[in-house]
Amino acid sequence: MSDVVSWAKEGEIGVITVNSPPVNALSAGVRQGIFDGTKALDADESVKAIVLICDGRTFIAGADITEFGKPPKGPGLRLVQETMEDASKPIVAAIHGTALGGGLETALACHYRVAIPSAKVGLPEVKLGLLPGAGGTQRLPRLIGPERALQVIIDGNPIPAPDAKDLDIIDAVVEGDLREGTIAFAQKLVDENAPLRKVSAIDVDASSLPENFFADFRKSIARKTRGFPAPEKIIQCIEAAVEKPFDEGMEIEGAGIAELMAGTESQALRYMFFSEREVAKIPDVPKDTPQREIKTAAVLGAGTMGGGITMNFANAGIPVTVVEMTQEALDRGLGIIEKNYRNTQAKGRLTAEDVDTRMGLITGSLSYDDIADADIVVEAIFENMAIKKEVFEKLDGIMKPGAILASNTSYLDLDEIAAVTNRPEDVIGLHFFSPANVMRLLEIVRGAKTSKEVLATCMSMAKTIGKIGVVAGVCHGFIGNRMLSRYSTEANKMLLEGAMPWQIDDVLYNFGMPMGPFAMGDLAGLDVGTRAREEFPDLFPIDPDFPVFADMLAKMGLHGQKTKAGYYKYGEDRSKSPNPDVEALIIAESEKRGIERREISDEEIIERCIYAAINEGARELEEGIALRPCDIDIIWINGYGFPSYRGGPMFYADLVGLDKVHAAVERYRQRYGDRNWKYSALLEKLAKAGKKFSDWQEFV
Ligand code: 3H9
Repeated sequence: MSDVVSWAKEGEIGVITVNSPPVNALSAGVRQGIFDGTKALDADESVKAIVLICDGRTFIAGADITEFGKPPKGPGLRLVQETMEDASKPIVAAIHGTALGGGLETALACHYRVAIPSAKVGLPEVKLGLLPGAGGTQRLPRLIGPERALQVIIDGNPIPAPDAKDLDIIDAVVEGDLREGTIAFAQKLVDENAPLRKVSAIDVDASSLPENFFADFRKSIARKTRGFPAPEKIIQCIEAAVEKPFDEGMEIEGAGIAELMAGTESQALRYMFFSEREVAKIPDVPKDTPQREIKTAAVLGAGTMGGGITMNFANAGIPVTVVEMTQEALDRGLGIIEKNYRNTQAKGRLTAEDVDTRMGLITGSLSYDDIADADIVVEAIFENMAIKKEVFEKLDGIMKPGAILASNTSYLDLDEIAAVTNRPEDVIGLHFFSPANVMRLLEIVRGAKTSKEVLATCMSMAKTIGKIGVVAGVCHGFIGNRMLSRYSTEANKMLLEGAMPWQIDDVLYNFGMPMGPFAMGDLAGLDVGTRAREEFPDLFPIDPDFPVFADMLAKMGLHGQKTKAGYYKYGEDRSKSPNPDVEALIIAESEKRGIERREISDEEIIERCIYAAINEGARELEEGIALRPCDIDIIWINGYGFPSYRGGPMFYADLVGLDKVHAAVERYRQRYGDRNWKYSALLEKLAKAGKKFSDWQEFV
């Protein structure tokens, strides 16, 4: 017996109970306890079968990730599993909550598995840059066939118990009390003298594998998994499960996980796992801060952003009223929302009923009076300070006391907006990313006077509507866009100095970005940025020292993908090729400005784009705009497509070494001045002390 694992007898059934909050992860203590419990109950002749069950909110949620990279303690998981599988009496796993990773692998080492209907099982290791390293790649193909096992392990998604039953991962779904149900299941096994079903002893059935299965599978995931080594290793393990005996397969699996564990990709993904949880914690806003109820919402503006934001509320079952200026704009907005839902329905991800329910939660209106009782209102209208101030004054006069007044501004000074109201403590920024119904990121802008209650409420609300909320302070562009502007500026400057858009795009794509800045411009529409710069010159000041090529192209009618030409030319099949007119335009512009074009290396492209963003991120930390490096990383991965296997820009900088990053930043500052390469004392101090961003707090 130990603090975290106990065992007892109930008639002929021995019950091992794990109780290691919060998620019963397989720490050394849990492994030791299961090992000892199994041995003890196996040796007890009065026990005829054993149940493995967990207290608390879940079955074992996996290996203890905090132990990774540390010297091993206690019995290894594989030894525990062998002990269970080799027991002389059947062991039944009783699953509730989530049996994930090592948790499911432990259940696979049991002879039978049962679960309650709400339980989920899965092998999510791939999301941590790993492979299931406790027999999952060898047992699952034996249990459910290699084709299905490969899909389950490569997806890494949790599978609801009823589906897991259909897939043969579990043997039964039990209704009612899990403990009672599993004991009854185990008793039945005893009564029927059921065999000990050792999954490792099952022969893999490869007869139904299509020809060239593995080669085709590799091709089918190549684009999605570029940069990630784990999927290829997983495929190799499943191949081994098909071709080799269990023990040899286990060796290949063991070597695979050891290699992945030591790699930077898995380090980055594990850091992301903890960072996603860390960003939810705001140091001066305790967990027990009172929160307001969000039962109804309102959105101002039914344009692209407003529509997407509206869908978020409806998706979460929150009734939402969307307000527009004209019936025509309202009809158009609501029409697009319905079309989006119908498209999802057509893909089979929503039923017609779901769509009707969601549309039923959305009400259109032309009057602010209809939203006075909403618990939160999100303004999603033009990025124009004068208009926003007018709107917030009006909201202040109309909204019920206690309502949260949120702005979806992506650049403007939230404090200036809040100042026009008599309740600046209720005003907050909710910066959604486009498309707002799809993108997971929500930058939550905390004004100087935003109350802790409002902030805590919005952080919880983010979770409710399926977003990952990250707090940012008030400044031009907040955390993400402020860094993006450094990144894009350098990309544009390099065009004038000697690079071509496709070279820069290729380098950044190969670095892992979903696309480079110029392909992105073509996708978003070059006219969009031009219009924004013309309408809001204060927001997007133009540097006289270098031309905005996007504006030049937009004025020539080259708006990007929608006009089949921008930086690239687009064929009917969406194929793209460099636009020679753009090349000529860029070269002419360099000549006009007397700039001698030079070869720009791939390394310089990475440094100038990514390091410029990192340097700005360091300044945001110094200024308190970002709470921690991980907040920046989460924003860049979820809002800008920074490759997760690099852990975000700040984690990447730590991997590169801050001395190297700092030296390059200084070199560029000297060459280009400090307009885009502002000095960061933090970066310098950390670099000189041989430290990392993860040590930043000691240095501010
Ligand atoms: C693995 O198993 C490898 C094996 O194949 C081979 C080994 C040889 N370890 O998410 P929550 C913490 S790899 C340590 O907020 P929820 C978490 O940090 C593992 N800690 O709760 C948080 O701490 P804090 C495969 C863990 O209810 C607290 O628990 N398994 C672990 O929203 C609550 O977590 C996975 O990848 C862990 N494994 O969601 C599953 N898991 O409160 C990872 C959680 O201090 N876990 N913590 O911030 C999850 O997906 C979710 O946590 C879960 C619960 C769905 C279980």
